[in-house]
Amino acid sequence: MKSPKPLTPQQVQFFHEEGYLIVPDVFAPSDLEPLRQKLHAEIGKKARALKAEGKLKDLHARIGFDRRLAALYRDSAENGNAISRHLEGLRGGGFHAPEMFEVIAHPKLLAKVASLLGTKEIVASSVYRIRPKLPKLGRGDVPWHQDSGYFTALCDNHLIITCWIPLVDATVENGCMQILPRTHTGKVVTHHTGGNAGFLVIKDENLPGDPRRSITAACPRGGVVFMTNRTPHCSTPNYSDHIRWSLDLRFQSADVPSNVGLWPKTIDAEGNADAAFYEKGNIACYPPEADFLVSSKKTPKLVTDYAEYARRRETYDQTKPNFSVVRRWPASVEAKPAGRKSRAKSVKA
Ligand SMILES: O=C(O)CCC(=O)C(=O)O
Repeated sequence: MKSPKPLTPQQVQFFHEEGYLIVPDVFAPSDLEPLRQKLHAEIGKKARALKAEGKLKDLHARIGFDRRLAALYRDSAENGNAISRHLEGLRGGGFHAPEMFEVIAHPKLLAKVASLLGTKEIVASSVYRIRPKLPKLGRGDVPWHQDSGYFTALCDNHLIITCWIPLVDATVENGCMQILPRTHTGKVVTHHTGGNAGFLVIKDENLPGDPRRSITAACPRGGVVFMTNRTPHCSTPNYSDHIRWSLDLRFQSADVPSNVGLWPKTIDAEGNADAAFYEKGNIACYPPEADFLVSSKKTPKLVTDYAEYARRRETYDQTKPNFSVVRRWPASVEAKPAGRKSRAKSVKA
């Protein structure tokens, strides 16, 4: 097999100057097909389980990947949410599968990430999300934020790359992302809790640039939108008749603080791990979720395979999350009744 192409120096320069880069042809459509089919099969499995419990009548089995979950949601928001939650990849038993790991560790993707990080020593994060953005359902509209708003301040000045990967063509109509270019070299700005669907939000007055200068990050299937952890971005409503499926993955240099290799020695019945696990894990950019090595020339033996990745995800899922060092942002006055002073924690959007 030919070795996958790195980015050109011009693309790398564009990324560092603009804070983002859209590459329309990282993958061949067939590279993403196993994951699309796995997600479709998983929807069927969950739907059949709900039917067996008497909660669902029509499996909508003839409807394709781009529309089936929306049909299930239309019949019952409760069932639609249960299936979405299962697939999204959040902590607490979220979906993972070999087909997902193949995308995370795909040589074509890692070659591009290595160009941006300037190293082949690459750590991937369990902070990934699979996003079925259903048509005309506000829950998937993500307000302005920097990914660092969700991470510990310890990692503000490190580069963590978000790879946003559409599983269908992402267009203005179906709610692709908006990005505020050339604003990623300053501080992590103030976020507020209480944005749409519980997301963090940067209010317009706190944005590090004029939102009217944002760019529309339309991206075909097979393409990837790369962003930094300080690049402000949001996503708009899905006005189309199909689901805007996407996933977003995160990568950092192995020199950046992480919890690679950290395991709990003990986990009690309530999910409390030993103190050393939490103390050592505090240096990770997002301590509640497991990091793992995906590329290394120096220590190729330590590169994680699917079984190890699954074991790490499941182990972290069993432990009580460690949010102690994740930022606390003020509650949005608009979102909460005046007088409430809660400084809620936020799970990565
Ligand atoms: O997929 C979306 O609509 C938003 C994605 C996002 O905000 C992220 O990847 O951080």
